[in-house]
Amino acid sequence: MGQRLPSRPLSLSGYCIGCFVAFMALVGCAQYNATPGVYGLALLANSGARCSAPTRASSLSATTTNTTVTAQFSTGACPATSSIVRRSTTGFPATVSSGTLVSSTLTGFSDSGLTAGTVYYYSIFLSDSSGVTSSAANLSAIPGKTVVAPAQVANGSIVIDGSDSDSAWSASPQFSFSYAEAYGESAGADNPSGYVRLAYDSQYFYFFIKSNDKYVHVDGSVCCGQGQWTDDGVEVFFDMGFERATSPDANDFHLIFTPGSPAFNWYGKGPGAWGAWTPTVNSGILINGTLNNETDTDTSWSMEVAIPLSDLGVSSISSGQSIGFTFWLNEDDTVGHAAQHWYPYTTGTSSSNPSTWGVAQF
Ligand SMILES: [Ca+2]
Ligand SMILES: [Ca+2]
Ligand SMILES: [Ca+2]
Ligand SMILES: [Ca+2]
Repeated sequence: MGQRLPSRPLSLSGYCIGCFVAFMALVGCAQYNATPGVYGLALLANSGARCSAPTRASSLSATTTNTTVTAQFSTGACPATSSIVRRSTTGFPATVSSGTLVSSTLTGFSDSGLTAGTVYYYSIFLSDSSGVTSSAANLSAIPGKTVVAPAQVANGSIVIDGSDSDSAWSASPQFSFSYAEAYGESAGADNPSGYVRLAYDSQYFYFFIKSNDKYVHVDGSVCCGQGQWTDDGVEVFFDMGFERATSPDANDFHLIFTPGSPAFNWYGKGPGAWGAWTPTVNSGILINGTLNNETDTDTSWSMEVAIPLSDLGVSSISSGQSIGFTFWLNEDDTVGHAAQHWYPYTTGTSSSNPSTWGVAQF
């Protein structure tokens, strides 16, 4: 405690009272902790913060390939010197000795040799120099199918205008897709590419997509048993409970958006076949090109969407939460009803099978 004494003269009574209070605080917490010596060291090392263990890891984010999960996280006010990461495919490891150990640094890990489409559950424990560990921070990742929204943004900080230039979007990684993921694509076609990103505040879930597209086409021509998926657009799927059922359940939702004017949007929810659902969705569109004019070459369309959390059946999203999520890009270049290409988020995704979807990690 010596280094905390004031350098200037202090009255005897004031000094003794301060010392007594600090001593009693230490004794009280030491009794609370099983390892009082460790507690005392942590207290002194942390400029007055009362640390019985390292702060739990926060600001988790992850990127995936089809075989790897690479994650980052932050330490907090109570210091840590290393991390212990445990992995399982059946649920979050409960302790520092359960599951499989993953090599890690203080602020991240890269896990390789994984299987695409499998859910990997990670528990991240921060450890101090004495081996005292934090409570677990949890991260779910699906190789090739993980989209991250790292932190809640301030209400009103995302303006729904079709552009992700809002500063609030800057913390959300871009999940890129390419024509190589297309179903039915062939060499020499227009090969769209682009990215999506996710965000949330206390009221809304936000989705953004940009699709580079030579011909932006939405004519709303629905016939022949076809639907809104026959125009340019995107389909978004949520499994709010992350149950990954083999058919949609009651907390699963399906939204189709088209960048037309007017847009030809459609919404459905489980259980079973996608049934009637009328969420209060706000969407904004930007087209860099000319809509439904194939005599010129367009550049892109982008869409920004806000969906009330209440319409998704939840009151809030919390940091560390996982939600089943996937999207498909629909690509149409011509007048008529047939979409030319169809871009599953990753190979093997089925619209009616949430167990094949990816994960949105918050
Ligand atoms: Ca915006
Ligand atoms: Ca198009
Ligand atoms: Ca579900
Ligand atoms: Ca055009």
